Amino acid sequence: MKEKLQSIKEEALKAIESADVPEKLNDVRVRFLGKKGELTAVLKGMKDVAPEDRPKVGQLVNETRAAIEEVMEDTRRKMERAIREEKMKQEVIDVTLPSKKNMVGHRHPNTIALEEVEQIFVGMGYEVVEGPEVEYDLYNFEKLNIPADHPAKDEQDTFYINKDIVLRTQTSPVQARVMEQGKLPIRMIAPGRVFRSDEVDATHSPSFHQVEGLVIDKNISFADLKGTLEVFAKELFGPETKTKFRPHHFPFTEPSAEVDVSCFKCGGKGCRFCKGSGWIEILGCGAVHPHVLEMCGIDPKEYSGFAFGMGLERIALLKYEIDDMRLLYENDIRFLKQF
Ligand code: 2U9
Repeated sequence: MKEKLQSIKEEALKAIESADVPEKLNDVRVRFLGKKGELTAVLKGMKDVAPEDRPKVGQLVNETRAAIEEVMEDTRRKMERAIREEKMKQEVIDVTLPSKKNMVGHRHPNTIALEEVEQIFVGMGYEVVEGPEVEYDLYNFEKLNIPADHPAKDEQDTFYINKDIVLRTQTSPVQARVMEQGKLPIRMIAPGRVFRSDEVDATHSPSFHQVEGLVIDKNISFADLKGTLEVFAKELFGPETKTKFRPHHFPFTEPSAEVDVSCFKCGGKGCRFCKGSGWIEILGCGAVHPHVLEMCGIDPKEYSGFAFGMGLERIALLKYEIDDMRLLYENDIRFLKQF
């Protein structure tokens, strides 16, 4: 028996010696000291040992177990220390290395342009008002003097939710809702998203942004409109900027005009940017049509007003000389981080 226990001990110590990871050490523990281990098997064979020899054999077994466990525990401690030291070596931080540059977010060109436009009109005492994007036909068309048979109402131009509800094609409904409240005078701008059934290309998107403005008070004239937009143009494109009002037609304003600004690249001489004309169109405007005043509950004999509207993306594209609107929507950080 003594020889057997000695051979088990030698085999166990050899197996511990060759274990290179804690998992293998555990296999050795199971093989020799576990419930079905070789040492436990000797104890189970105790019934075949003469009763007078059992205490001695039991002591020998315990001494063998203790010897194996001591070497195993010592080996485990050394193995774990080596693994810990290796891990520490791998994870060492060289504090002299430059820190990782955190990517800082950027405002989108639309946001920059919107904030600049808002800041100019807020500086003139205008209020910024928002409204629903899903809008009644009544506010998006009818109250703006856009009759039922107007082409803008065709489905190829407008997204219809049902026959009475659309995705707004302009932010004008916000002004109509404010006018209906009857709190006069009004001096407001309405920024926001609008939707038109357009194919995406370098200058069109089915979803884009507008900033419209409205002033309603007593004795508001076209001269007030011209003066206001001249100041706006100079603030936005520089003090040397000139403005040109070209007669135009909109159902909701009369008289109406489209406004050009002198090209801020060539000062009006003509260049590639302004296609040689020296002028760049930026917005539309006009005196609020008296029928619109009436439909919004305002007496055109007592009050008058002017309104204007601009595409926000157009302002952003002009300001930053971006030649394709699609770049604004692709979320390409290489493009956006320039602003
Ligand atoms: C009310 C009355 C009048 C808003 C106006 C324009 C002229 C205009 C376009 C510019 C480019 C839309 O984004 S765009 O395609 N808008 O030219 N908008 S006057 O007139 C109003 C608005 C509300 C009650």
